[in-house]
Amino acid sequence: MKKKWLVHLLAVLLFGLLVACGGGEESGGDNTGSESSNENGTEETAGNGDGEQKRHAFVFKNTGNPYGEKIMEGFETAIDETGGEAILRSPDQPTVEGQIQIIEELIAQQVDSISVSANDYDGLQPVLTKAMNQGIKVLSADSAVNGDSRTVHINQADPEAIGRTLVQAVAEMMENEGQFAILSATSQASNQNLWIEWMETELESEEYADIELVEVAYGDDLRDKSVSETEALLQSYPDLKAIVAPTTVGIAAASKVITDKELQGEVLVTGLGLPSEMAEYISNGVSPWMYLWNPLDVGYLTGNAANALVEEEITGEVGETFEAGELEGEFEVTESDDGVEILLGDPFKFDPDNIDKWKDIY
Ligand code: RAM
Repeated sequence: MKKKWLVHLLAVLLFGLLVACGGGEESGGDNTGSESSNENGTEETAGNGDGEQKRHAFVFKNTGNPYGEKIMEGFETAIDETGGEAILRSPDQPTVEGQIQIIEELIAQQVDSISVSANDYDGLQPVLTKAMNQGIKVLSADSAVNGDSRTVHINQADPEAIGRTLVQAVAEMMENEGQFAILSATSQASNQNLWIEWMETELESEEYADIELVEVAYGDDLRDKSVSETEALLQSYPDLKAIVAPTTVGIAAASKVITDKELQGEVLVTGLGLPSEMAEYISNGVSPWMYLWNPLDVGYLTGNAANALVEEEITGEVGETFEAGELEGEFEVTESDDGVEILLGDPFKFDPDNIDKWKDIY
């Protein structure tokens, strides 16, 4: 017991130091390089036992996505602070099959919690139900699974606000006239699909009568595919005025293509982007502005929620509250469309005035 307390104290001190080194942002610092620990997850001890070190897994959509790495970094920081062990896994490709295989392995390892950024809203239900039946706490974060497949979803920001804001932004950039396309992640990604639904709802308003959404293309959160999909959009729609990419991989790929083709100012790009990947394109005018939340905080909140569930501080009932380490204030379990969720906060807008402040953080 004493030892656990000491480990916790050391972890808190270390975290404080990291935040201080990160320039005092609320982001959880930049402890790069730690995200790949335990990647193979071959395990020694069985979880689910009192007094044992708790093991918390995070499964992202796929490898090679810097946004996913930041989420897992924040998750690991939170789990370290609790004295637990973080297991970080992602399939090579953003498929539901890849995630099922990893989750089966985590169940066999008897981890204490599994958090997943899902490649499919319904497709993980059988394997996540199996996990929950074995006493494993299940959370989705970033990209949700349906309400029956999870105890709670960690929502980065209000999906309606995200969808509507993206349309308002692109309309302003296009001066309310012309064609634009959406470059999304995979066609099954539940977070992107929800945001796109809200974009389509916003577009129904009369004020966008002269704006046409010509196509929703899917780059699958893979850099090369996102590049080739952008090139195909430019070819198919010579009058295209803008691309909205509600994915950090897509927005960076689209911006690179526009920059390489010297189409700055002719085709504008906005959406959800990582400042570290987009600073160049915000500065060169390809993307006048864009939005995102802090992925380190998404992961950090998820880690704290997973721990609170495993330690039975919360059970996932609407109205319960808990504190999430260094994040300010209390977080509350609230009702969502088909289950319960915990909301992180509002997205940030990044533009030429503030991008340099954030580009080294995430
Ligand atoms: C990509 C992923 C992730 C999404 C961000 C905005 O990195 O698709 O799930 O939340 O973009």
